[in-house]
Amino acid sequence: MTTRRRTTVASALVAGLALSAVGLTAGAAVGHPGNGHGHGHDKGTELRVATYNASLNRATEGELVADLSTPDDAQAATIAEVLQRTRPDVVLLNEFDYVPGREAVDLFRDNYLEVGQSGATPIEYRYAYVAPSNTGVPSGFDLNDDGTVGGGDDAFGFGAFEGQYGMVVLSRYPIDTRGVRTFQDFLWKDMPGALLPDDPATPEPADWFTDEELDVVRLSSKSHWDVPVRVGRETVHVLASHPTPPTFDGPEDRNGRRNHDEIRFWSDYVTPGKTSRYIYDDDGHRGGLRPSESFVVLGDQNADPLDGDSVEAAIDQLLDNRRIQDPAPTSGGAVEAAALQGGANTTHRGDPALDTADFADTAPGNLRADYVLPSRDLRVRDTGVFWPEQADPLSRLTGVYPFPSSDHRLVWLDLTLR
Ligand SMILES: [Ca+2]
Ligand SMILES: [Ca+2]
Ligand SMILES: [Ca+2]
Ligand SMILES: [Ca+2]
Repeated sequence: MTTRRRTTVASALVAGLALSAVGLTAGAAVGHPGNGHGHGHDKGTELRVATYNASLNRATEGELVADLSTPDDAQAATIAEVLQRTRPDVVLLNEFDYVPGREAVDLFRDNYLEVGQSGATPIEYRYAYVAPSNTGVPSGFDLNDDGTVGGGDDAFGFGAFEGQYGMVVLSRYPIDTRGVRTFQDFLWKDMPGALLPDDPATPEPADWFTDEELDVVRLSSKSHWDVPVRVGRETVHVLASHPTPPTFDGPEDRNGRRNHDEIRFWSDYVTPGKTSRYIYDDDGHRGGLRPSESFVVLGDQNADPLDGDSVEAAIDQLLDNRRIQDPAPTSGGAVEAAALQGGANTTHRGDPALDTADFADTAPGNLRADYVLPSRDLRVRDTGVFWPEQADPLSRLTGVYPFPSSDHRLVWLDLTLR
């Protein structure tokens, strides 16, 4: 299988499908992979979908490729084992540095996912999608108003180098590469009623950015992707993103406001009619998702419904959207961690069972940050967060700070397609 995949990648490159399209479109007739995760997964319309902030970002350009070039990176092996234990059919990985030519994702598949980790069964994703990220791309402006131009905080999205904290979609089902829409370049000012940040030192509202800056400032801190996945005769649109954390800024709250509007983008996108009409993709096509289409919003949204620093309960824009259902996945490990760690967790209003990230317990404490939110037409059969309690031997995969894998936990859903 690995050989066939490599062959297909090579021919796709020859055919000029290069950089933005990684999905392997040749030989699309793939039967159900039978991933054997023990949920009666024997019908062609059952689908396990997951999101996982894998923390596979590195401090310098090239470091991730170097780490994945051998099978010896302990953190990558642990991330791979989480995927092998949970066995999603489709998964979004956040914080996976973007590398042009998709060398990183191929190395991760070859050297980690397709190698059994600590007795787990290898897992094969024949299809993958990666594309450029706004992180680390110089804007040419002093966006953080510190008097100098350059560095991660003046980039279109925060990052020390181009592509840091990127993302990747892995799938056991074919990706409709030609149907993918990306929204990397969409300008923040083009969202009607955008929560543009304000310079508190001036009386004018929403004037943190100059007009020249607003002409280039992009909404998405990484990118927003609509990735259609074909499951039998059905198509599910994976709506992938990773809104910026609503922190690391000043009273202008540019990151908090951006987080809010990055989340809003998908809520508008799945709402038919006037609400989504303003949207344009990187190819210049306008409008949102057709009302008949099934979708799953995936990603680390950096927003808890009740706790943390998000602006105006930003995540409620998705949770309260009439086209979206919230299956509210939980884990026992999150309840145990909140009790053991105390601190900020003791003042949280949200149910600790819903937490998906183990953050510092001074602030903000553990939060619900990672979401798998399907459209209402999809039936949810089961759901969970991979956060084992400490008595479970698999707790070694999630661990305690400093984490062996990630500060986030994998969130999954089992869906039945129509
Ligand atoms: Ca600056
Ligand atoms: Ca002002
Ligand atoms: Ca914590
Ligand atoms: Ca919490």
